[in-house]
Amino acid sequence: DGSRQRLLQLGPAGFAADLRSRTALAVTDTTFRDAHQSLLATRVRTKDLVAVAPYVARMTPQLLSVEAWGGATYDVALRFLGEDPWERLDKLRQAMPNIAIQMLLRGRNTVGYTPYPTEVTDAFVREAAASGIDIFRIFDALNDVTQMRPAIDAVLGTGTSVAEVAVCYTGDLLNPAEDLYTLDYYLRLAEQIVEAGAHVLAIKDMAGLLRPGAAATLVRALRERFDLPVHVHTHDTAGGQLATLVAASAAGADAVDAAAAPMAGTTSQPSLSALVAALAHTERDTGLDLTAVSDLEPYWEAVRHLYGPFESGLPGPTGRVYHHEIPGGQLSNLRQQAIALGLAEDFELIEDMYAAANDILGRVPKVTPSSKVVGDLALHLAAVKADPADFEEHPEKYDVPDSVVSFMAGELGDLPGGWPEPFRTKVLAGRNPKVSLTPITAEQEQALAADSATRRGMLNQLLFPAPTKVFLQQREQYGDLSVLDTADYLYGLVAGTEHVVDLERGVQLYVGLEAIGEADDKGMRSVMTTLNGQLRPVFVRDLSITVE
Ligand code: PYR
Repeated sequence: DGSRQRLLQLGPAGFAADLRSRTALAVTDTTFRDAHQSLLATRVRTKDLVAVAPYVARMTPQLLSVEAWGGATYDVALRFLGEDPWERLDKLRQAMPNIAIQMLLRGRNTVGYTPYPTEVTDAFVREAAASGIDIFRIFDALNDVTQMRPAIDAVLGTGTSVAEVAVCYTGDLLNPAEDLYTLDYYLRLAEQIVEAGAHVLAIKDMAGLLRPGAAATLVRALRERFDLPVHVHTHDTAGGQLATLVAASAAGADAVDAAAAPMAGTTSQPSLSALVAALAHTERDTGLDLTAVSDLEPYWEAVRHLYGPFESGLPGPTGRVYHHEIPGGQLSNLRQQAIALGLAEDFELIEDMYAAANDILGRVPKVTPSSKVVGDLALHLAAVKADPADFEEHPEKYDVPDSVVSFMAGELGDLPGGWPEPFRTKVLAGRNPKVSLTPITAEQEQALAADSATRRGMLNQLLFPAPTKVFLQQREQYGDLSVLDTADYLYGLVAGTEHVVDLERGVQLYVGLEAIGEADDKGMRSVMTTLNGQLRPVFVRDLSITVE
């Protein structure tokens, strides 16, 4: 029996109490979500996740959970992969019946970038729980618990899923100069989270700033003060975060996150096999089998290679993260944006501007979507070659990015350190930012209350209107693109190589099938296709024909 059965038996509160009582360090495998979000621009397709899922279920059944959904995966599936994210969840649920599936939920932003009305959060959580999400990790980018309340209430309302609620870690806890993100700050925050009814407390270190000593201090204090289990999440950007996980474990952390070694390190989580090895034969032995964990690695190595073009180009760890504080998931993205701006050779400038933008905006915790606001300002400062001090003093002289104006107007909530003045007043003077939520219509509300398929369709449309429209058109025109092999999907058909095409499942129009010729005695057919708008004959083997 795995963690999913345990949750079904004990219920969410019992599951959390059981987690807290265990001696073994519990482990979440993030390879299916955060690892590829942080290394490969979230591009790993459903097919490549579902192929390995049964092996993960069988070989590492001791896992606490597999983080497999939410964050950016929802958006990217619709926008770039021609996939319906709900279908991914269905398939993974079926392939891993024994292990709890975990998702990352951006509070009121659900899996989007701006807040949605409570009805949307409610419907989203209900549908996700009914589709098999066992553990919801909920966070708010500004650590504003009131912003997380609707999501927490919705998860508690399911009665079956675990509400794991995060404090986002930033700053430098043990540094005597740290005056904002202090132990007191985190304990006050955790108190509100516990009062809100969370089952599990998470420490979400999105940039990899949580050093071993700070981790030990924070974990120990949280466990002393509260009854909840503590789950530690970090990114290995500077290369030292295995030490943080081991220190957290020694201080009593109940669970930590790690990723399959070939999908670990730098902007991703620390390596799962290194973690398992580090704790083997100690009191906190994870119970995971090192050989089984390592045996899964060649698969992920091949996946990493296949998606090579989406690599960020970060050659190795970087200590500059302690200066710029860019979250793991954003660092790879910003590098791509820097290339687009012609600043690829001068990425340090973008990093410096990011640090400056962070100061100008009030030293905010940086994680989706607040990190995007800081990133927008950093890119703007770099592009117009602004002196950050002059921008801060005279924002009226500049074209301030819209996201910065909305942020200063409070679109994402209040800032932990208060508003940066007089910058905020100067930015808002004469500008008319729109921060009100667009309420949903009666018709939309009806669709959210209807059957599951209608609800899913409406959620896609409400969260990502434009990508959903394109996705639906594609599906109508080309069929289900998720059945294509990844090499074919990403790189097109290569002459002289063999490709398997599943005609029955309706992918024919992907290559624009025009006509199928007679099969010859070797089972080969000439197929007229349009590829990139050009008509051409392709020779294919018809697998339904058995050749003697
Ligand atoms: C996300 O919101 O997608 C993060 O990974 C934080």
